[in-house]
Amino acid sequence: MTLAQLRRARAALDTFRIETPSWGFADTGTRFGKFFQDAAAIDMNDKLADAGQVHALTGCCPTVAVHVQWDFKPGEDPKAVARLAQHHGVKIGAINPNLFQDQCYKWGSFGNNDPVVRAAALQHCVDSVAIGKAVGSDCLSLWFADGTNYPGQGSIRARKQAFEDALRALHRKLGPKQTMLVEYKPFEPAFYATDIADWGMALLLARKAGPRAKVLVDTGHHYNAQNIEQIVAWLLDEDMLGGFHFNDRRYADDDLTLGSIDPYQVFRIFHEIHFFAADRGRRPKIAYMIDQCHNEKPKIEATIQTVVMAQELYAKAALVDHAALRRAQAKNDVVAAELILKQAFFADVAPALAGWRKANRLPVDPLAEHRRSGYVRAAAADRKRRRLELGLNQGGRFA
Ligand code: PSV
Ligand code: MN
Repeated sequence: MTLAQLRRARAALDTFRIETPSWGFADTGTRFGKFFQDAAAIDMNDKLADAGQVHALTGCCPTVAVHVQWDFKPGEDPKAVARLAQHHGVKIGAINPNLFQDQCYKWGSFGNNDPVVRAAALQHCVDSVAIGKAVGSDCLSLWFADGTNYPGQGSIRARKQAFEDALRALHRKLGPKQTMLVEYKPFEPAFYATDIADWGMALLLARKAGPRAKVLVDTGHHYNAQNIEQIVAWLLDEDMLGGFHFNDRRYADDDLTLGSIDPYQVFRIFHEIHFFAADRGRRPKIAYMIDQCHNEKPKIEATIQTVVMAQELYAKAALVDHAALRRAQAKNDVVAAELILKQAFFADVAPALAGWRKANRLPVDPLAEHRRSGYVRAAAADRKRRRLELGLNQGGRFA
């Protein structure tokens, strides 16, 4: 690697931050069941401590995304949670309202045909905006499980219009610094027509909601053959890309660790972002977030793996020679253009990462350092004891 390339990779790493999800540290599973881990977080203090451990080792995860219903107790002062985060060396990031677990959402939230339920869903989002303001979060992240399971079950157009109205009303409640992200997903839990099924629907709804509404791309929320980097490039060009939920998958929304299946795809996504920034002369404001469930892997290890992989791929994508790429594209030199991407993808950025970590007084190998630290052993002993005291997860039963 040349000195200029090293500098480019280091400069990219200086700007790269990725948010961890509180729910990635807790016991999760599939719809068939959960397998418990002694070291999994039990409560918000544990989740924030684990997020703090990831940030202390990687230096690029200063914020933690929270799910309102899972992380805030009713009546609790959100500022107390913000203080807890600070105690663990992190801050509260994106606020995720929960519009899919309560019984009232059986027929949807914003898309429900009952105005009473729609109002309750809107109120929960407005309360989430207030939590965001209290904890200093500038991002409200919205995912809707709404949809129908059978043809004819609902009016697709009426549901669309209900979403337009509610999102517009919610946008009016945002603070001046807050952004609202609209996430899409093709299916699950609805299997006939998800109300916000793809990026085009999310884009239209965000546009109608107001200027601070953008689209959130969850990499697991696409059909297998879909070209995610093309979606990213279009959203960038429309100034509508607000953020990512990163994960990898083989089939659907598998929530596997980033780059475990297809690192080249993540590289291509980052390439579109760097290429856009180079063309426009400005770096787009994008919230990079992780949305993964680690069912078998130890939670913190899987999170560190993800963060390290994201840094590596972001640095590699920063090495693409944009001037050469533009020349190759102008000449329709397909082979040269492709090779320019491949050269960057296969470049060894390990020295750049090691240099960046040393300069930031971080361990050169965050995963090895985590394993060496004894953090998990201590957490497992403490959490196992507390689970026993609380009567949780005993004999395979989840209390
Ligand atoms: C839904 O599959 C999703 O991607 C949404 O972002 C949720 O908030 C998240 O997963 C947590 O389960
Ligand atoms: Mn997601």
